[in-house]
Amino acid sequence: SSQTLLSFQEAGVLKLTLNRPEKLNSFNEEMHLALRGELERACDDDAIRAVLLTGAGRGFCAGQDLGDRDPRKGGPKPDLGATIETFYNPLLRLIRSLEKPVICAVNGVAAGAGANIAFACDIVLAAQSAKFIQAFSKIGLIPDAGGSWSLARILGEPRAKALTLLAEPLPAQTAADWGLIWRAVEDDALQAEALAIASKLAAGPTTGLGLTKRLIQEAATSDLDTHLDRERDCQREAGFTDDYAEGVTAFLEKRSANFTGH
Ligand code: T3D
Repeated sequence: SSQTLLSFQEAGVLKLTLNRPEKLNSFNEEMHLALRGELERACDDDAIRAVLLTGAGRGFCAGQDLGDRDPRKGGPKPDLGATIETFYNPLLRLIRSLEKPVICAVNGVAAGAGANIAFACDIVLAAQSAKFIQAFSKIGLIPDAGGSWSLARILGEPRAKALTLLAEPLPAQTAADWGLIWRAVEDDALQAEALAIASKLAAGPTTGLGLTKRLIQEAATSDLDTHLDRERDCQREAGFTDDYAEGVTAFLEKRSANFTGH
């Protein structure tokens, strides 16, 4: 872990806490690199079977640190395409391609890329007091970190356009009602509930869960015929896992399964 990202691993769960609370955990390069490094480790390390992402202090993440983009400091205009390519897009691709569940506990305001990173996670819980803000239009930018894709896909054009063009705060409960997140929970219960979900998934049949995540994501760009073939292939792979044999044995023996992730 680095100062800007706290990392804690226990019982298969890698808990990552964005830790620049005085800046509402907005992203500087150091935090980007730390988060990417930990997600890459989660990818490679068999002992990590679920990731839990949250924020320190009263906010979840306020997107890009605008202090690092101060035009008053002079110099040429920044090439934001390059920073998206270098930092935000790899982060989004890592979260989506990680074949393990990524749980997000949105503990407070999530703005700009901070909101859209949350929406890219697999199971998102938010504190009742949290709000999501597509802050980009306030400063002349477009919704990045996959936001223009995920919002359009999940919400449809009318809500996606109003949210992004107006940049009005969306309360956690509305985000849940609209299907953008899994659940809004009491502020005091958030961390415990998110950890319970992460721990449960970390004790699950990891290969099957990873394949499930992949299939659900592929459905967005697949037709039924293609997708049925993909389900066949993934079910074949799942059927060869030890966890499948254990799951069926446990069912027949009327006991709970003891999955190893293999
Ligand atoms: O540049 C690229 O690489 C392109 C990529 C862009 C991706 C993006 O995410 S662009 C969008 C950037 N984010 C924003 O525009 C959001 C800016 N923040 C806000 O609008 C508000 O802070 C919030 C609505 C999130 C929260 O409001 P509030 O009233 O609860 O808190 P606050 O007082 O505004 O913020 C508390 C402190 O955090 C404050 O510092 P201070 O005054 O106490 O010293 C504030 O300046 C700081 N802070 C909040 N967000 C950012 C930030 N500092 C730097 N960058 C931030 N994004």
